[in-house]
Amino acid sequence: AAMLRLDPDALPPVEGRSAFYDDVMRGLTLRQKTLPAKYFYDTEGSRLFDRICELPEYYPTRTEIGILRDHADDIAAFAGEKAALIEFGSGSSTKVRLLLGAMRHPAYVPIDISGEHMIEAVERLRLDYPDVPMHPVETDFTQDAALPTIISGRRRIGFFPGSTIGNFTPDQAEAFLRRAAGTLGAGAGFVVGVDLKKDPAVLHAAYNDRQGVTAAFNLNLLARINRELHGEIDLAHFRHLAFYNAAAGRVEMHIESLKRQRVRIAGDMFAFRNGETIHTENSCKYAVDEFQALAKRAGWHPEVCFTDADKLFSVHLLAR
Ligand code: AVI
Repeated sequence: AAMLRLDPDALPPVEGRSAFYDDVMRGLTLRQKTLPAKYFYDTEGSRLFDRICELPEYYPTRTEIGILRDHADDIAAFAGEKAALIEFGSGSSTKVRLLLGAMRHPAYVPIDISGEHMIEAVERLRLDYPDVPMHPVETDFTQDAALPTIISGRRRIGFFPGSTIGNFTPDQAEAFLRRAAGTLGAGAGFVVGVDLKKDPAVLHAAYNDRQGVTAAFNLNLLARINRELHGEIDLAHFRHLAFYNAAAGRVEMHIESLKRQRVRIAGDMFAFRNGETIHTENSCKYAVDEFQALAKRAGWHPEVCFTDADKLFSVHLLAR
């Protein structure tokens, strides 16, 4: 089977000590405490994320769905007949339905870190697309994974919707696209959803929803540490913080300590100053030409970019 080589530096997890444990221990000893955003997506976090996508303030999901619906035939023509659609971070596999419905004889390979959530989604998808070969791959899509044999003889089309690419820094995004170019191979295509720069007030509302779902999503990271790493963190002494960092062109999410405190995790103590934060996510926003320049540096040719009428969101078609 072909290998997805996405992170050459990745080491296999040490027996008995999970990557999550290692990353928490390392992240909480940094000067700016930091936890990788990928750990949001346990089963509970994936459910909360699905609720975020339905929120009135969270425009990206419905806007991107509108763009994909309007341009499904263009994207199907770009992909060609008998393409293998490889989705990075497939989650609930909702948006791919728009493409599968327009494509001729596709195969589908969803890749996701949240195995249970993905398998349930693929079971539902199979009922509606019984003729489409599907082979889910449970992994962190920044790691190496074997690509299943159902893709052989098919043109590979990467699908990376939702502006998940914005959760990388620009350098990380470029490295990801470069590795994906190698993995998907000559003649491949890539369909990438990218959130656009816009009025910071719109961004602020999207990441500080009135129902507090985004806050619960962010704080679920601490709940997950309690569940999986014998953490004894009192969530009442922390709060959700999200703001637009204009200089960096990104929304940042943090978890802020509401007092000076020490918390115990798996036997180790971590000290927090009052107001100290854990940086939990970047969500980078790109103008169309900024993203096209980044894609070019990574070895892709920007073919076309679709946006909605309000210029909230973009869907790029890249070729190589
Ligand atoms: C998955 N990702 C693109 C979302 C975003 O907007 O960066 C995750 C998210 N974080 C807070 N709300 C949604």
